[in-house]
Amino acid sequence: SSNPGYLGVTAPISTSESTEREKELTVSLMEELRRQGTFESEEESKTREIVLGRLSSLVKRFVYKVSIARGLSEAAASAAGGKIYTFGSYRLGVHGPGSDIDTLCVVPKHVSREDFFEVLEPMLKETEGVTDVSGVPDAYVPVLGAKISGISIDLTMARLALSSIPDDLSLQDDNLLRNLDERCVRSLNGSRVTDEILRLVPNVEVFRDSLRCIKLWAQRRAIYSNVNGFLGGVAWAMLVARICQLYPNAIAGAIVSRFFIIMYQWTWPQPVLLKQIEDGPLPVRVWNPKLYPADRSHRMPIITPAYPSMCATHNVSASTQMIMTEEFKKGSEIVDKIAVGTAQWSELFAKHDFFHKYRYYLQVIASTGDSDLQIKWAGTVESRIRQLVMKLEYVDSLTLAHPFIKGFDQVSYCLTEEEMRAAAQGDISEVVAKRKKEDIEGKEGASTVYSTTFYIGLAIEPKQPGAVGPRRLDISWPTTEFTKLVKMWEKYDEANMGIIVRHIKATALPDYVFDEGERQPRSAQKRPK
Ligand code: 3AT
Ligand code: MN
Ligand code: MN
Repeated sequence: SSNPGYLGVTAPISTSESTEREKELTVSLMEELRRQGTFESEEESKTREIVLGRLSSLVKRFVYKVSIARGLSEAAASAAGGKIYTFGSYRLGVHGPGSDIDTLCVVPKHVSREDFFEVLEPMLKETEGVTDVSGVPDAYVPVLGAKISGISIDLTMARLALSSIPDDLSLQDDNLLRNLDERCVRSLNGSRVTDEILRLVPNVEVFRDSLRCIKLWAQRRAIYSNVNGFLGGVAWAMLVARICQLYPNAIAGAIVSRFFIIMYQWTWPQPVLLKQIEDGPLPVRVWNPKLYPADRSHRMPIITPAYPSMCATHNVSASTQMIMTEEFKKGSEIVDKIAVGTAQWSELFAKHDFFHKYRYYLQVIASTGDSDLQIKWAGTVESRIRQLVMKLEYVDSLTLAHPFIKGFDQVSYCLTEEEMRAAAQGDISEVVAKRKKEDIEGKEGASTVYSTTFYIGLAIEPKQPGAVGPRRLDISWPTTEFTKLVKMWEKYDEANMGIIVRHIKATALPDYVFDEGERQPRSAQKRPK
């Protein structure tokens, strides 16, 4: 195909260079991002490079070891190679202090997925400076987690149909995906998408700085979360990349300003594409709303650029779309003010007001008696919350169901059955809250309750003029259906796992959802304005 002279599916909106004012704004934006602590130290950055070097040689030793065990000659085993590729925020260059390094480990065909968990995992455990090694072989994308010199690593693996993996191997060729296990295709996808995004932006530096800003903004506004129906890191990266394509010569301050107004006015469900969707060599589905009704239901489709293209935002619901649209609008108003000098960048990064915004909230409380089980159970419940949100959207007089992006964990040391039951319901008395692990040790009938509470803000239609009495809100159907749904989890066990959905008034929100000093005194809350 002929080269159109620009990156993206349409010509740019403007190819102008940035103005002096935009340059000033970019300088002050970068200062603010530094002040907000989004950059790691020079030292941490060096540690990451050392860690990656060590990981790279460990992976080569792993491939060598397995090759020898499979009967390959010394020479063939040495030539078998093995290579790591980073993806995620580190690869994009937008990671912060404490971010993990997402790493894909690519191995030749004679090294299996079992070897990854049975040989590499023990090798990691034996390596000095490596801690917290934990494999999740049965995940959708199987992953090996570890900490090397204090840096968290997520290690995925792909086994290619090649007898050796040379150091200069590029993963760009779609034909590499032929005859691979689905888990390998999914693992490769993480790296291929990230690399493709970087190839499709006109200026990587500008893209990075802009994305760093948008990520911080989305986190502060509590709309950064794929599971809950907002956008995850890859989707935010693609949105920013698209704005960069539309203004190829603009600098970060200008990109960020355009970002909000363009996203606010975007005519969804028109998809955001970084390039035309391509067909490829696999018998897999590529996103296509003309062909697939499920794809037609995507409200804010943002499509990954690497084959096989997928929608990164299939979790978005009417509610989360409304919330994000409102945030784009607010963002655009703030950047307009920043442009004329009547606001500071820090205002863009103001904390969300989720726990001040609604009169009623739903609490979804998942509980167990075991800390490892709690992580799995709470994760399962969290991954179903958007189903609850979608059911709530059908309730008359409910205009919006707003899920908060994270759950709140609590551990309660209980001495009686009654305390236990109350804790599982989210009623943790002051006495129980203050109790320590030592206080229940060795006591008969004592037990520990782990609970995770998720919140959904409820916006209720104003009362019709002339109506008498309080507006009734019946949410029994959605909550019953939701409870049934989470209990359908294959590992659900009635005896050891609890799930409660209840609604509370804003005044009954527990203190832990607020920062120090954020909550108004209760007396002030009750007084009418
Ligand atoms: P951080 O700086 O690490 O917070 P990130 O964008 O790197 O931001 P993650 O490390 O969570 O975020 O994810 C990196 C990539 O890993 C994004 C996605 O391609 C993949 N990924 C993350 N979580 C999952 C998951 N549950 N299943 C499959 N892929 C995932
Ligand atoms: Mn990461
Ligand atoms: Mn990760």
